[in-house]
Amino acid sequence: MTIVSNHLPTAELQALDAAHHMHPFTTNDELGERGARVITSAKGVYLRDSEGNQILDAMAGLWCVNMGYGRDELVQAATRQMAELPYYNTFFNTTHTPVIALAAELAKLAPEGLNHVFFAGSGSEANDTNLRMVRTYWAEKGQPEKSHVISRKNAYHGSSIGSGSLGGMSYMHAQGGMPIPGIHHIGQPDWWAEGGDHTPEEFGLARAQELEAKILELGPEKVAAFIAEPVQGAGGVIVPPSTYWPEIQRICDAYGVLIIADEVICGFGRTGNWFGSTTMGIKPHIMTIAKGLSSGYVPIGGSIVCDEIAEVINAVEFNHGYTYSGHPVCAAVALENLRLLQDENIIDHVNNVAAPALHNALEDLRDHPLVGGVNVKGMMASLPLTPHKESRAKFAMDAGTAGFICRERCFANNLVMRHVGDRMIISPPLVITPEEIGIFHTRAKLALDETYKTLKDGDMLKPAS
Ligand code: PXG
Repeated sequence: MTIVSNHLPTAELQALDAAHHMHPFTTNDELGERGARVITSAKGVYLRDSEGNQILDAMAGLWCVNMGYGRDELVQAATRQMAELPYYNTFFNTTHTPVIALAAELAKLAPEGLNHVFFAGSGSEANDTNLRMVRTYWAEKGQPEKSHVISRKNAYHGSSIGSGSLGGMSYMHAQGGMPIPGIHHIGQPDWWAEGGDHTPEEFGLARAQELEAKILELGPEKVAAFIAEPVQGAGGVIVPPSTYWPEIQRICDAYGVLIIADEVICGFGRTGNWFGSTTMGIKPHIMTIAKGLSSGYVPIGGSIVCDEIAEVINAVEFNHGYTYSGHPVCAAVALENLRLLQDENIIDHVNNVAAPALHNALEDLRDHPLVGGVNVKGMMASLPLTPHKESRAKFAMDAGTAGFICRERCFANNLVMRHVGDRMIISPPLVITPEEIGIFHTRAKLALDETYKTLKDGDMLKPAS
């Protein structure tokens, strides 16, 4: 067997990676030429790469390492569970203590009336569960035609064919036959990019009312559910105007449309509450969870389901489930992660320490000539880059070029701040300290300055007409 270890030279690791590893959402040939960055270890908010760089991870991995890296308690929880019961399934009338405890704990933490959990291995799987569950719910209630689901353009709900169809990423839909039938997408509440001369409040209301128009077009008797992230994450950290969610709630209530709140990013403290639904004032029927549930240490996802739906689904055999639904090791790690979040008062830390410090840092960056605004909720934020602040103009050059240049400058300055198009995205571990946020600020400013210089020198600061 080839021994691959961190002691191999970076170039050798990169060559082996390029030869055999197909990366997600990547043009692998291009990456192969450049060579992937090899991450060797991590501690707290810092990654270490094979060249010895210490990189501040302002993305918490992929929005998931809420408790930060290197927490021994999580390692121990996995080790203990691996020794005791590394695997057993939850099909065929069996259960085990980690899954019992985790389901009970989630029911305790979730908003009132959401007391039942269906486990999955990821957010994508959980959203596939949700799609089948809401359709089954209505079918069992004698309304099988109430099967359509409404989502939003530029939403991200996963990459399986079901969850990718629920998502609204057009570049994903362009490949592999998505979206599947019965899924519809309305506009997103992205005031910064699409609000034009409207006030955010007017625009938020108008975008919410697209839901009502779509429900009426399809017929309320045909619409099973609306799915949305409380705050869009992968779409660019889009914080909806204050008018948006109350109007969505009103519409869903009025037409008997279930709400699926996709909490995969917003959950577990990211927005300053246990769930983004609480922060945004949403009353969901189902919440999708993953990522921060285990701080990303092990793969686990799930659906937290309200009593009303559980009552119907539990009365029949729901022919759905995954080998790793409620995996004991993942459940044990998730449970320990929830204990850490509570015992260390991480949500208080977010609200009283980390988020205020992050917001200050971002407010300072708002004055940078390239930064068109600050979108922020708790510990998730984006900085849209623009050649013209006053008009929130897009660049004349291809979308994403400025964002890509800035991301590369961040990397060069030992900072992970990734880009979505021309927005820079920030979602650090929740345990980040004000000192570390100070380091984030210094590096981000440097990267923005260098990006600005590159764009200026290259005559790339022209606004789109
Ligand atoms: N819902 C939301 C809101 C997500 O952000 C998923 C579902 C799917 O979860 P899984 O565990 O199946 O990946 C996600 C995942 C990015 C990026 O580049 C974001 C995600 C995944 C990969 C990349 O921002 N979010």
